[in-house]
Amino acid sequence: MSHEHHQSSGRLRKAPESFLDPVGVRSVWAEAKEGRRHFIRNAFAAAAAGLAAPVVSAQSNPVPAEGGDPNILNLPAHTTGLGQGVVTDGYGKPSQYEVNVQRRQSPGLTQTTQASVSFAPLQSLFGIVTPSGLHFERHHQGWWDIDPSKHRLMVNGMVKTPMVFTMDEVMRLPAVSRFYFIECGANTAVEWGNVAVPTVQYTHGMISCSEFTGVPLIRLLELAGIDLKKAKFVLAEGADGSSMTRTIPMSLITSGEVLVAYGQNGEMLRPENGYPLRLVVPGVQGVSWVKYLRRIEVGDMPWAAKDEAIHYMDLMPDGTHRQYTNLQECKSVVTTPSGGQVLLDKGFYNITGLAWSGRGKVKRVDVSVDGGRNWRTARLQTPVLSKCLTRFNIDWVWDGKPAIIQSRAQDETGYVQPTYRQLRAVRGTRSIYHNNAIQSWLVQESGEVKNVQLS
Ligand SMILES: Nc1nc2c(c(=O)[nH]1)N[C@H]1C(S)=C(S)[C@@H](COP(=O)(O)O)O[C@H]1N2
Ligand SMILES: [Mo]
Repeated sequence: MSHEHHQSSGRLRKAPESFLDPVGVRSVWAEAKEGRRHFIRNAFAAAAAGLAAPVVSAQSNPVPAEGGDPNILNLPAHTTGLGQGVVTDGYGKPSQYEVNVQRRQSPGLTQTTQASVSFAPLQSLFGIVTPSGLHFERHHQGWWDIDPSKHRLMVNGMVKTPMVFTMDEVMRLPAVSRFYFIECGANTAVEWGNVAVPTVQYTHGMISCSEFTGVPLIRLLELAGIDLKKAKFVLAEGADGSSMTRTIPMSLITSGEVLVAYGQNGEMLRPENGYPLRLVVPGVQGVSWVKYLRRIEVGDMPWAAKDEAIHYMDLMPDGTHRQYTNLQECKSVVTTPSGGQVLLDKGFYNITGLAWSGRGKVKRVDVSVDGGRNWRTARLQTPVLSKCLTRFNIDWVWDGKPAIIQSRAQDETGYVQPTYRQLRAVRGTRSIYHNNAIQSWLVQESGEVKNVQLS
């Protein structure tokens, strides 16, 4: 590569704007910028308070003034000294400068004896994979680190030969690895009534996406001699104290998509995500992804278990309940700029976000910066996979005036993500689960971004 490109007449040239700070979180490091000190302090205060990392535009990184940039001119210790040896505890950790990127508990949820939900920091993540240590958590009765040598998986009910598998036996079978999202049915729940929480971490952070590795459940059922003419449903049961049992229709299982998974992002599942074994039910709400999976029972009728007959139902405007609404419909959200972030200057921004559908692939995402009057189609980052998160990006030049940013996804079935008005016309306002409405972020003249709802 020629140096010419970066240098002209002995002075550093400004790099193309869009390369400087593509997601806008890096400027919190920019200690050298005197004029920004108040902002930096605010940024760290915001981080401590559980808010999102701020955003700045490329224009806030100008060419250094006379005298040059001390960060370039003064050789730092890491250039002159000897660095550290290999990581001695054998398992790497994120940089100390990334401590504000954390799972967080919602200020909008009441605490009981212990926290039972943590949200993934969507505003700080790139691409489509959620790092395992930042995967959201939902525990109905706490999490456990179960000894895999003692864990068993029973397959019983309408099968010829009921079987019990050890972990070794499960892991000997032919395995597959696939990328899928998991979204709690209650994701975005607090937004049903009104605007309740400040950041995308809290509005949408009960979704994560991983590469899962395991055995298609249908293989285990075949080994046990399932009669596919009689069997219509399975019951999946967890080994924790929550008595978590869920009915899964055979149609999802015979397609080979449902996995008995032990792997997550290249390593074993994390304890909080179901180690050593969990069910992966692509496209279906998180509650059906039974963790600490210990039993699969084959039957011919739904079980109407407690988490199907009391919880996880949708209260409709006419007072009836929708039951077995398992599928997560097409949805999307802009993750930057999003609530709690700050745009420092007008100018170029890369608007980015995530889209997904429980019915298959995302076909298209449109983005509006004027509250839904005009839409432009965003670029979808490949790969675009079925029942997986899809990253979208679109260029935007902010003129410094108030703007309302929204994204609207469409999946391969043609289904289009609804507005709040459209969603409430069908579902009312008293639901908890399955809120897939279009999210609005208001960029104020000050640059501060706020969660708003348009009626
Ligand atoms: N055994 C068991 N499985 C469970 C749960 C649980 O509490 N116990 N919670 C369910 C719910 S409601 C969700 S949203 C997902 C959350 O998975 P995660 O904690 O890995 O994000 O697990 C589901 N499976
Ligand atoms: Mo959930």
